[in-house]
Amino acid sequence: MRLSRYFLPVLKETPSEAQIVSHRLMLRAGMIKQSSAGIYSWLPLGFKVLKNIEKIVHEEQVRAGHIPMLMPTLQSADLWKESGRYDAYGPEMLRIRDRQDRDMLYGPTNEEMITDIFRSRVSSYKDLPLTLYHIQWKFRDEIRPRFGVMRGREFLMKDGYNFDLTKEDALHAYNRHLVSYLRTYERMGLQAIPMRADSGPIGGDDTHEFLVLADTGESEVFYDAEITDLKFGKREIDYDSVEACQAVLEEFTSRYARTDETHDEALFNEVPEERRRVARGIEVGQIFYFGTKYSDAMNATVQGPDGKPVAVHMGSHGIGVSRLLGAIIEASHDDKGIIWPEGVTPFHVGIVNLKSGDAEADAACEALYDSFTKLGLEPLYDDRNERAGGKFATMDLIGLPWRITVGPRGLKNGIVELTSRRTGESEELPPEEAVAKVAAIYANL
Ligand code: 5CA
Repeated sequence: MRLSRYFLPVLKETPSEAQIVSHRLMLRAGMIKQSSAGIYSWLPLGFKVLKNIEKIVHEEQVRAGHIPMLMPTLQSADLWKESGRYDAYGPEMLRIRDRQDRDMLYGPTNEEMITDIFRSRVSSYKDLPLTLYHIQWKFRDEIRPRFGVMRGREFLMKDGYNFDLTKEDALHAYNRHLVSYLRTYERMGLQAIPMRADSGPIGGDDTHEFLVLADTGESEVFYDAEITDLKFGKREIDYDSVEACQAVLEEFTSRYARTDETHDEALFNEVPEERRRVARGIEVGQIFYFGTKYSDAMNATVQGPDGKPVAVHMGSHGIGVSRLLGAIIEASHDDKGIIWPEGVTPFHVGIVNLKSGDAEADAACEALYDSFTKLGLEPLYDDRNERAGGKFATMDLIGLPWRITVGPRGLKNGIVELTSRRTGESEELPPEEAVAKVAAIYANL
């Protein structure tokens, strides 16, 4: 993409309404525009990152054996009356009446709808286990939408639902989600720690939240510092193996890590004092096992091996896709702007032309642009006729992890400059070598 042809409405002033750094940076970098309280338009740069995050979530869900689908945003109230949650959900639910006077709602989550799909289309235990998921917009009329996309009213969520014959099978589905989430967040450059939590309006006994440590997080968390040394990395796990998933679960959840809702001071005090940490965290996902809560209420049964109907064991598993943009920025920025992890960056590399209009500099930038494009990478080329300082400031603000600076002086010696946004370190090298180096970084992700 050539910046002269892109739509990147960066703001010079720091918007006063934004209280936390990720919200400020998303507005300044031209990623989002508020349309009404807690509801945002995703401008091209923000939309690109949102799509990148969505893609990682999809890939990791499919890797775990889960099946993508899509359910609507608008739901009929009838299903929610059946489950008993129509009244229980309270004012957070946006209720709508259509022209036939039917009660509708903008879905805050989809347990009822998926249970209805399941009961109307699945009748035998032979069709189990089954895990379906979708990535769809949700609406919760939060009393205090704030911090930009972090606590929106309209937000994008991945929500997945498992259907199993037995409690043991459903707990395996729970563990499988936990493992797949570890890999998902790490691919986005995040450390998200699974912590024992409270199930709230979704219900159920077993639940973990995934928290990214950040001072601006809304949850208070208590944990054993040893947890932050754990890395999942690129481990290839057999998701069908109960033992393999169980082993990862034990590795990542055996140390003390709880949100304030489930915090137990006495247990926490058993952690050696020098390892006890009290901090704040951003909840980027939550997994639940709730047994037959919905299948009982909505009569979702299958014919068991003995021919008798059995209520299916279920769980639901959410990832805050749009919230993740805020969480990643909170975890990765400096005073000049965003620092995107390679896994989610909107463009792979920035090309800054120090002297647009200079025939040699223009030609060298075009050649770099072509080389990256041929390798399947997306460069953002700042071809505008602007001062170098302004171009650097824009690149730093929007946070591409790598920048190549091209100027007539370097070109005389056959070199360009490759700069890491994270470390600020630069090296001078021939253009082909700069391309090869950037390509290798992305190839190794
Ligand atoms: N049905 C279950 C799991 S599919 C569910 O709704 N879980 S949840 O309530 O925990 O939401 C899942 C994730 O969505 C949360 O972990 C959080 O990351 C994100 N989320 C929840 N509320 C908001 C909000 N108001 N704005 C942005 N993201 C949100």
